[in-house]
Amino acid sequence: SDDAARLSPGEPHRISAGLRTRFVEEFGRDPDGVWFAPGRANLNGEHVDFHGGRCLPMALAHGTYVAAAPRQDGLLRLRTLDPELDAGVQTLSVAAVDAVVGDDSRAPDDGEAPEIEAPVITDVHTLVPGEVSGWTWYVAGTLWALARLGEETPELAVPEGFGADLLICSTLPIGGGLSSSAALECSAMLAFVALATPLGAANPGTALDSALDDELRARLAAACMRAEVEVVGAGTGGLDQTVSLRGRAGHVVSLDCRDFTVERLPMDGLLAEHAFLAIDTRQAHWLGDGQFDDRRADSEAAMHLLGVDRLRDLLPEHPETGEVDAALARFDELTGGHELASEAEGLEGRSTAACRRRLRHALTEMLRSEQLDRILADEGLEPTTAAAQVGRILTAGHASMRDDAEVSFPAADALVETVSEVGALGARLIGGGFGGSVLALVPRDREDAVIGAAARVCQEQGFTAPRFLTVEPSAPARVVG
Ligand code: GAF
Repeated sequence: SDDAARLSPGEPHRISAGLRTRFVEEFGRDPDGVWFAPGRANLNGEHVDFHGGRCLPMALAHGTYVAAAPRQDGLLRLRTLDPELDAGVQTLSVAAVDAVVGDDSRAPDDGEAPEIEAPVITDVHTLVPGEVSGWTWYVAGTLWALARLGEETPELAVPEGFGADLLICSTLPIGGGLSSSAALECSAMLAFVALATPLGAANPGTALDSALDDELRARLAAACMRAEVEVVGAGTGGLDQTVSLRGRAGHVVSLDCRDFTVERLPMDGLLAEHAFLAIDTRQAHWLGDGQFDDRRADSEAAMHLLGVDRLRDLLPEHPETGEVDAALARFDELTGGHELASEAEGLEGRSTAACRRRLRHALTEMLRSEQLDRILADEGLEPTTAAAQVGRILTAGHASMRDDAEVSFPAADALVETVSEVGALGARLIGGGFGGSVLALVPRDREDAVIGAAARVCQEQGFTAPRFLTVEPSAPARVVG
């Protein structure tokens, strides 16, 4: 039934209590606590965080839980909840992570997953056997990055020999384009801060939540991003980690990726009569498989050609369409119509036409983000009008993901088209693409119709049956038990 396809975020205190019980069974002692970090849905600003663009994400109620207790022998013992998928306790030596990170040969340029094979992270309610492998590296990498951060920030110092036992579960679809990776990093990060650092020792239990001010959370987000880039080998740009650690209940985060400053814009007006529905296509993606980095490399080639350090710098503070056109004209002038980018300086042998499309995606996406930011910040705007405008921007964003970023896929295109036909005000693929989720803005009284139509079109066209999550803009990473 449609109900079975709805993914519930669960009740945090119940999940936390369940994890505690299982932790005792697994590790023979109590955990010191349980920490949670949310996934995200991004309204606009895909593939622009690493170019200094603006993103407009919301933290979800769905996320990843970590129960943990410290060890003194420098080992990380990790396991997930589901016995069918869990190959057992994964033991890593923290020292070994340092060695691995120093070794370039392990970086998965060739699209291969990191070496340690482990089951996907899952939970008892939502089993999602995905393509993600080597998940233990996200956790180990997070501890590695915290230790580096602690070298310059004494209150976050990690002592020699620190290790931990961790039991992990998630209410997010894994590899579903809703930032399951960042939720894992950020929940593990809070556990490590609590268990290892002077800040954690001085602020036991839920006191840690208030001790972690926005500035510290920004630093932890940067460390999580570093874990993913340097340890896992995926070119994430910081959007996911930022909203997971710095989101706010009831708000969208307007994130300026030039300097990672955030404003939080209330969504209650818009959400009174409308809902954001995430449709998980169940085509799992993994950022480390090389496709994401390939798109990023195209856009960076255009950036080098145009002589800037990030594409946002091609546009003024309040950009207009004319400035996007001017940047594209400049690109055309510099490439002089050469088809093969190797003939134009700076494009590193890439296809000129492909690099131009990535450039156009990034610049128009930045423009849409600025427009969206103005709409959502305009408290005088009537919610129905705002919703119609937001919907149009979502759909325009999808066209750009499909035609210019070229990261969409048939199920996502079909879903965007179908839900719009049955009453969604707009919809788009979100996240890195090549799989993942579609986000739709839906009048609340059309939600069931949209879910029904989405399920039907997937069945008719032979796609995997999708699942649905209501996006409730939620609180950021925190202590839950
Ligand atoms: C992934 C990355 F991790 C983010 O940094 C961002 O680039 C996103 O894809 C696309 O906007 O989630």
